[in-house]
Amino acid sequence: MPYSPDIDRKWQKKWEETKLYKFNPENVDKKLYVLEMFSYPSGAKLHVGHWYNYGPSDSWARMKKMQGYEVFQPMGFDAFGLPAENYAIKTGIHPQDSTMKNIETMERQLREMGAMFDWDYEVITCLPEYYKWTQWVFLQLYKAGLAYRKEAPVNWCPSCNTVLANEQVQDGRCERCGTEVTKKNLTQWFLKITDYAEELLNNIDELDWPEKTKKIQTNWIGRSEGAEIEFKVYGKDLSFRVFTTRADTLYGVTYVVLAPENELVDKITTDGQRKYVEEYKEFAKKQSEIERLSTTKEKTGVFTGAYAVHPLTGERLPIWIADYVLATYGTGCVMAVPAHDERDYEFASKFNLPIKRVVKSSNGEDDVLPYTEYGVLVDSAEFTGMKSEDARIKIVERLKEEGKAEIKVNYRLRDWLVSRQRYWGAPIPVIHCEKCGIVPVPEEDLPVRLPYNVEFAPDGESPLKKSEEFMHTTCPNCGGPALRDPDTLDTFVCSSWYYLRYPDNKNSEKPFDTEWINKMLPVDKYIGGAEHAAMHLLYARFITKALRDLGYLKFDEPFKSLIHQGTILGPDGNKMSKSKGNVVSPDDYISVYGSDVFRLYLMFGFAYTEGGPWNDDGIKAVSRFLSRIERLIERISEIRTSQGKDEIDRDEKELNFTRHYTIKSVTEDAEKFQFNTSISRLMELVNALYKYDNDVKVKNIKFMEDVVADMLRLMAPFAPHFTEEMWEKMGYEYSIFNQSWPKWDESALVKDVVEIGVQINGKLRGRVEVPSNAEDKEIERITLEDEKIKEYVEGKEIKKIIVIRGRLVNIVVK
Ligand code: ANZ
Ligand code: ZN
Repeated sequence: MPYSPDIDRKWQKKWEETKLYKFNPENVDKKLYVLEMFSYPSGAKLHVGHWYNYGPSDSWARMKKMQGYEVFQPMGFDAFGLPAENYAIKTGIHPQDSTMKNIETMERQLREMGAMFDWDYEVITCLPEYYKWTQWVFLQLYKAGLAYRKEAPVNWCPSCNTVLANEQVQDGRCERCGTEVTKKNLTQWFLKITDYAEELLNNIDELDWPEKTKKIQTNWIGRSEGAEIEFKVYGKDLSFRVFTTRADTLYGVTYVVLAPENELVDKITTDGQRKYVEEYKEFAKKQSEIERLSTTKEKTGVFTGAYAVHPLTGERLPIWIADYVLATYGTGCVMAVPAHDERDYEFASKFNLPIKRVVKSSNGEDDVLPYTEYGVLVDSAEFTGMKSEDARIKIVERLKEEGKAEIKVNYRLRDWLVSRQRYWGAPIPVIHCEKCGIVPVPEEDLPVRLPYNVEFAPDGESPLKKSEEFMHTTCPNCGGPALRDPDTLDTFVCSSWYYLRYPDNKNSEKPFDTEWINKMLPVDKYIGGAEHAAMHLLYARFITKALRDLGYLKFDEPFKSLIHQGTILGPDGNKMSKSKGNVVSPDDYISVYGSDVFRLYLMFGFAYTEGGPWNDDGIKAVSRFLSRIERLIERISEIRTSQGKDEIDRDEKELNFTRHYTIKSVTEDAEKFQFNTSISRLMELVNALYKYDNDVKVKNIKFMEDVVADMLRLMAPFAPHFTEEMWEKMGYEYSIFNQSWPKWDESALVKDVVEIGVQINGKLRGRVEVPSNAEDKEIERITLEDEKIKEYVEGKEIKKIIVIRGRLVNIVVK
């Protein structure tokens, strides 16, 4: 039977019946935790992106299984979240119904893919048996002081009617719907990821992760070394601190700026300016953070009427408010140095504030303002002539003596805002009591169940707020009437710990058993999209570290090694999208060619970490390749009766070389997720087998069969159903995945005879075979003894012989 979807089904059934991929906990010392980012059950169909993530990673895992690892490869669903709720608002279909239905379909499709997921370990985040533990994680953080509530200006999407985390705002717009994000003051729950900023940054070096991702995290955490310097408010018993990385420019300060939201603003604003200040505060509220920081946006601001005192010169400096200063970074106050800072320069130019140069480039060049580089100080009292690098320390030291400054490290990372005013998420497990305040739900009362019957039209309020039945409860502390928290947790909380639940997914006593989890983790290989660099991947690292500090885990990092798959584009080179009509639907191909052809094409047609445009010809080429193997198998089974020999001759040696070269290349390349080159090598091996079969008169069938068996073993991870079928056809024992991965023999890779070309006066005249380790003299001798060469040089004078080892002999005659 030629390879077809029927063969997929045949083997999928057999694999399931024989529990071929069952993880055996007894072999935990050989465990290899291979994890693909779980999917969001949004559409009802697996798209190319899913396939490209899961197919090749499964092949990698299969290779590891054959290499003797006890592979743990679970799968599950990141099932809470906005899209299901938005869909519900549009269609009236309850998020739970649509989600569970999607999961069912996707699960079936994932099985059809033939990946070796062990479904016994499945995790679905929207089920109470999972979110019970998400709530538990939240409570542990709360009890450790790592979860807190505060009123904060938050990113608000007026269309989704919800708060967004900083990470969910892209270029000032909602990541999900593209609407411009505004600010709103709300009391929200935060997780204190900033407590871990330093460790999160320091450990990045140790991770076997793509450099680009490490860089994104490094920048996102954004460590900045500088100083806080105190300024007094002129004529008032008030002072404030600024954060600066350029204390060397202190003598160039000509004004100071407070963020409009800074609480000092109201206290210092003069009556004459109050009206303008109030207007401006309203205006600033509407700006997104990105806009506020943009260097291209026209600078705006107003004078408060108040002055600050320069900490060294005693000069009076006007205090302004401007939206280019963020309330949430540093101290929310800036000392402005227009001569040396881009934004201050623009601002000062616009509002006619003085610009005072205090740094010059050290090579004395006539540099223009703003000059933002380090250099040598000018007009800076006793610091004049000092280098910026030294002055930025010395000036702080000097101020420190008077208690007016201190060295300070700031991080750009903000605490993680986790409450959402939406329905489809895990309820936040706290109770609000008028007498006792915030009371955590006792652990024995978890889960706080999400009620089914709720009106979830978005109006900015949490839908749960309208559910009397949900909201009213009693205080676990005083027994009085109390209210539940109406907000739900961001889905990123669910996915921040799911990898810990997989290995112990049925535990009803605990989220996981600590001793067991310490054996199963960290994840050895994590595969998923690069878009998660600053969010999921950072949150998961934080949660791991926090749970470690609470004594639940012993490891520091959840994902030792990480790979991002690239993106498969439409045939037109654009991102696949319904509106462009360039979407490739895996099902269409699988029903015709079978799932292995589809998988194999994804692995052969693209560099895994890069992806690229889809090409239908590629899939046909891959299909032909499998047919070619199939014919070879048929041929071998036909001629198998012939006798084989143990020793191998010249012809076999050549094939043997290709065989071991292929084993080595595939092993090394596939290890690095370089599947395309692995498959190229396998194609070459198949060619070599054909060549041997066609060219050699007396074949060593036993040897040939051995090579074919190795070829099938090497192919198995990439075309699991197909090779299982071929393996059976050869009459071998089930399953090919219980076979061990072929090992290469270094000695077979040393070709003991090499063929080299012979040139006479620069023209190629023949080829000779020489021992690969022959000396130049010996090569000359063999060459000159060759019958054909003899004819050419006979009767001529040999002027020179040049030997280029392994390649060429050049003879110069006259
Ligand atoms: C004076 C100065 C002079 C500055 C100069 C820069 C150049 P990073 O490296 O990102 O940490 N700054 C401080 N707090 C701010 C806030 N809340 N909003 C906007 N800007 C703020 O940047 C630190 C620099 O950004 C600080 O150093 C401060 O400007 C500004 F020639 O102070 B600098
Ligand atoms: Zn109470």
